[in-house]
Amino acid sequence: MRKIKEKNLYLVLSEECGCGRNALDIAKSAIAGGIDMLQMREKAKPRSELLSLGHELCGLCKKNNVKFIVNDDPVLAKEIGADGVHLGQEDLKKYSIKKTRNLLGQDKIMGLSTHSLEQFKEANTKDLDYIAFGPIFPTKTKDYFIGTGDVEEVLNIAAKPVVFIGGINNDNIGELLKKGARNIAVIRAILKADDIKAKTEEIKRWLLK
Ligand code: TZP
Ligand code: MG
Repeated sequence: MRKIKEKNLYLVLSEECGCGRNALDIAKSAIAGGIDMLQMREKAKPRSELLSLGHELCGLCKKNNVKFIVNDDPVLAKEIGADGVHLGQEDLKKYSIKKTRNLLGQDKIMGLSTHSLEQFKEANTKDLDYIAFGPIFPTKTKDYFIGTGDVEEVLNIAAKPVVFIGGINNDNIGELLKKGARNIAVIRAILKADDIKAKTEEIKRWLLK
C-alpha cells in the first residue's frame, strides 16, 4: 500500500537553519507554499520541547493534509501521533525496522536514509514506505555527496518511493527530475529563503511540471 502521494515536496525542518524564524512559523509558510510532507529534524532540542513542538506541528499538518514525520525516534513519533518516522542508518541499531513497525503499526509511514547504491539495495527489500537517497549534491549537513550517477538505477530497481535529498535547489532540481525523480526533500532551499512561501511555490512548480 502506498502511503504517500505520487509526487512529494518534503520539507525537512531544522529550526537552526531558518535564519532566526521559529519552527511553527516556518512550517506555516511552507505549508501555504505547498509542501506535501514535513519532517521535524531538531537534533539540538530536548525531548520535552520536541514533544510540544511535535504536537503543534502535527496538528498543523493534519489540518492541511500534509504528512508529518518525526526524525530519529519512533517512540516520540508514536507519542505525538505523527504520520510516521524517519530513521537513519545509525538509528537502526536502536530501532530495527521490525521493532519500529511493531511499535507504530501497519498504517504509519516508515522512511530510511541511504547513502549508497548498496545501502539502497538493502533497504529496498525491507518493510519501508519510502527510501531517502543522498546527499545527491553538496550540502552543509554532510561532509560528502554521492552525485547523480546512481539516480536512474535506483529508480529502475526501486520497490517503493525514493526521496532524493541533499543540496537540492532551484538550479539543480531540473537535472534530477529529468532522470525521473518524483520526490524531493530539502532543508536550506526553503529555510534560507527570505520568502519561504514563495520559494516553496517555486520549487513545487518544478515538481508538478
Ligand atoms: N540527509 C542527507 S542530506 C541531508 C540530510 C538530512 C540534508 C539536506 O539539507 P539541504 O540543506 O537540503 O542540503
Ligand atoms: Mg537519525
